[in-house]
Amino acid sequence: MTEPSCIRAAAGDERRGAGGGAGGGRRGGADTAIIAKPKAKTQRPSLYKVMLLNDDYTPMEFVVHVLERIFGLSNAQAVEVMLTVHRRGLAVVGVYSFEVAETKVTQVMEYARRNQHPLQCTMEKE
Ligand code: TYC
Repeated sequence: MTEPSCIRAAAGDERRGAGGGAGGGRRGGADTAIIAKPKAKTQRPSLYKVMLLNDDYTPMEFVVHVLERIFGLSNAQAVEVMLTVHRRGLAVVGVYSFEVAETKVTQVMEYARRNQHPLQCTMEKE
């Protein structure tokens, strides 16, 4: 009852071999395995910024609608983000895992294309 089980994985009779030589010590003998405990390494998934780009043709109301419908923004938030894009050229709309970001970009591009607007949406690793 003196050694933790993680050190002595396979303990035979340690008195074998007249107490000396490779198989004889208290630890590390031929029938004793030393097992390194694996470090628990959990990594956070990378996050991606989804950005909306300005253009001269997409109607403001359409952009507001996209922000409400696809990104779940309130009307006030959507107007604010749309105006930021309009004035500064682009804005980060949200930050998501790769799969969610990719889906949002596809949804925006598809919806804009179907409505014949040149609205562009991209993603970038944070
Ligand atoms: N600049 C556009 C206009 O004046 C409006 C607009 C805003 C377009 C944001 C795209 O991502 C955009 N009609």
